[in-house]
Amino acid sequence: MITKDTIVNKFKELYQEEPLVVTSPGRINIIGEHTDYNDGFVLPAAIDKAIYVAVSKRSDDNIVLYAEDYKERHEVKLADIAISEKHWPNYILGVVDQYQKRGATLGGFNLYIDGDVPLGAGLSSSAAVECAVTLALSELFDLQVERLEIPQIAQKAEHTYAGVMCGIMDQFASAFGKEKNVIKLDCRTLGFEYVPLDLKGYEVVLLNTNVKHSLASTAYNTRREQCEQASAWVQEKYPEVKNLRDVTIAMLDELVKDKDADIYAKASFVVRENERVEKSCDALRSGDVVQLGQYIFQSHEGLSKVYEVSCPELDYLVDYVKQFPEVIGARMMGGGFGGCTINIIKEGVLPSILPTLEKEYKQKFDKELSVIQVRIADGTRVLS
Ligand code: GAF
Repeated sequence: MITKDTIVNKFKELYQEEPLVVTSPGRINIIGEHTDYNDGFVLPAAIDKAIYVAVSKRSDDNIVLYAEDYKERHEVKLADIAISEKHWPNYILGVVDQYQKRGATLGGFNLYIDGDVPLGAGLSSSAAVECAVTLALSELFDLQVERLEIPQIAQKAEHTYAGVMCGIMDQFASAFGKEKNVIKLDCRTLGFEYVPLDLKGYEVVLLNTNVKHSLASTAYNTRREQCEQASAWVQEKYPEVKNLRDVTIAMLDELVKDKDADIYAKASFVVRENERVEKSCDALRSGDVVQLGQYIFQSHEGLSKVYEVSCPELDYLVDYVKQFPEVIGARMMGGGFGGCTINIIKEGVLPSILPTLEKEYKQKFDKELSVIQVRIADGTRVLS
């Protein structure tokens, strides 16, 4: 188990210094997928799987990084930072680059990074790294960054250094997570409210396909471009439309359907998914978890058949659990093409479902299925 002590001890071993330690969590998303980059709504929450970043100042202008997961060191001069061929330093260097672009005065620093957010499982380990580094450098160099700036800096780092044109959901959930609550976020205004996640005797269980998705895969960026194209066509007639958040199915029927059937389908998914977030929030507030589960199943149907960001393993897991009345909702979660399904299951029922599911999954796909239990947790913070 990772604790502040294990991080501090390792840091001292590496750098013979006392560090400042920051943690930032991964996230789940109840509903609202691929809506964030369309200025829509999402319903994520931070979880008790997190990234830990320890930092100290150096007397020279070097940045020295060490990643526990890769047992690798990366060193570069502050003035020379550039996108690295190795993947992992980019989530850190991207944040440094953002600070430099804002004119912040940084110095050289040592950094150590570890975490227990499963990699490639769609739990946003990269957003957690970016948020942790944003706060850590702000504290170390007294940059006085406001909380609302953390996800914004982190998101830009992802765009520029990881090359993924992501929305802001993951970084926002990591920065603003609150124990026992989901966040209803308006991705246009960044206005948000906490909604208590009371599932009335049901629990959230993640089933990991162990299919590694690659968000940078062109598909994610292509979907984003398709959405932008759809709203641009609508905008020609309705200039008040800024993006798909403002679009209705009737507008798509009128202005997109005949131009491009695929773009029409993708855009209509986003419009409907946005509506589902609103309705899911109402269901959650009124304690109607069965209704919430129905929206979650519908979300998967759209993501798989219309938006086409699922994969056979994810579809199989969602279909499989549908036979159990104790599973009231399931869908793929995050960008797609792998990672986890999120399931709403009656408390205590999982052990009776799991053994056969694991066996059949292994037979069908020759891959292990793993269960990830999560608790809703607080967001990015300094560990004192
Ligand atoms: C990924 C992205 F990083 C998010 O911004 C979001 O678009 C999500 O995929 C899909 O909802 O996690």
